[in-house]
Amino acid sequence: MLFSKLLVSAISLVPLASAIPVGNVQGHRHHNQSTIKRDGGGFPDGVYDCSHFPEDQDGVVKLDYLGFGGWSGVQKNDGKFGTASTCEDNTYCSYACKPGMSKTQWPSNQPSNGESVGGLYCKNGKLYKTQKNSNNLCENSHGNAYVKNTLGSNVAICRTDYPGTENMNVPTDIGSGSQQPLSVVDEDNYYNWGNKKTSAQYYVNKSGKSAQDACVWGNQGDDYGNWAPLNFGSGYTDGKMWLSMSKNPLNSQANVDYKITIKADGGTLSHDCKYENGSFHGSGASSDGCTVSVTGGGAYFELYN
Ligand SMILES: *[C@@H]1O[C@H](CO)[C@@H](O)[C@H](O)[C@H]1NC(C)=O
Ligand SMILES: *[C@@H]1O[C@H](CO)[C@@H](O)[C@H](O)[C@H]1NC(C)=O
Ligand SMILES: CC(=O)N[C@H]1CO[C@H](CO)[C@@H](O)[C@@H]1O
Repeated sequence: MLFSKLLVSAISLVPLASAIPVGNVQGHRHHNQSTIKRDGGGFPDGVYDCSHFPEDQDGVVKLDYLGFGGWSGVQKNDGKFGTASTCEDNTYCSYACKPGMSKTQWPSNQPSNGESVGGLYCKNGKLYKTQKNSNNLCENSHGNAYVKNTLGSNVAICRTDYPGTENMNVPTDIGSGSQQPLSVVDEDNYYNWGNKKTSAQYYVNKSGKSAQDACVWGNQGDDYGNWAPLNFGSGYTDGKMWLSMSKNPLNSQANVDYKITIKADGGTLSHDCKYENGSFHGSGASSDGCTVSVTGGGAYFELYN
């Protein structure tokens, strides 16, 4: 499992409402896909063709280069949840949200083997929400956290599509001299794995590569994608925002070519947390990483030389 070990805590919780869609189509009229209008009412069930990526929905980002018609991943609903090549009947079609936002859709009935499934459900050629109590496909961050890049080149960070294929292909590209938001998920109301809360998790590449090149599966010996040197985590629970950075257990010998410090932006940090010379520093830091809690405001990861 790729969720952040540092941010998962064992607390039982209220099961999320609504299971696999039951095909409650409101009207069977055929819509011309290019004339579907967003009305602020969220995603309409049974209207979009499965072949039509809903890029006009708030926050949704189309990832053409992955080869799934814009989807971040497609999983077959066949009990094994293997990857399908296109969004078609009886598949779950997952999608990326823009930086700072999180996907709201995954079936409440999850596989018992510990894998996860996420996205919209395709049935009789049409797309349906899998969480009926979330109208919109993407939701805002539950706290102000961001990454500020003071380096001379961009840094790509890649969020795990979770629950879903767990592919680290949801991109955030942080240009030189700029900043981009992280999504702080409200862990008390977000996806749970084995009755445990989960956070957002990001793979952090070295500088100077595009998100398109970095946010894909790599192979042993690579230093990007699932082999990127570091992970960031972000979440909100117990009244606090939590930010972490850690070595990627899959590639713990790798380092990034810059330094990182978690800094306050209006918030109060529980303690220092810094990455420099290939190791973590600050009270509470271990050889694996460090986690801080933030109260009363925001905080950010600063990348610098
Ligand atoms: C769908 O609507 C667009 C815009 O009004 C129009 O150009 C197109 O011809 C329509 N397609 C069909 C199949 O009706
Ligand atoms: C990192 O290495 C440099 C050069 O050896 C040294 O000056 C610096 O103090 C080190 N940083 C930390 C946090 O140990
Ligand atoms: C894909 C990716 O970004 N990986 C790259 C990370 O950055 C280094 C350069 O610093 C590239 O060599 C990797 O390919």
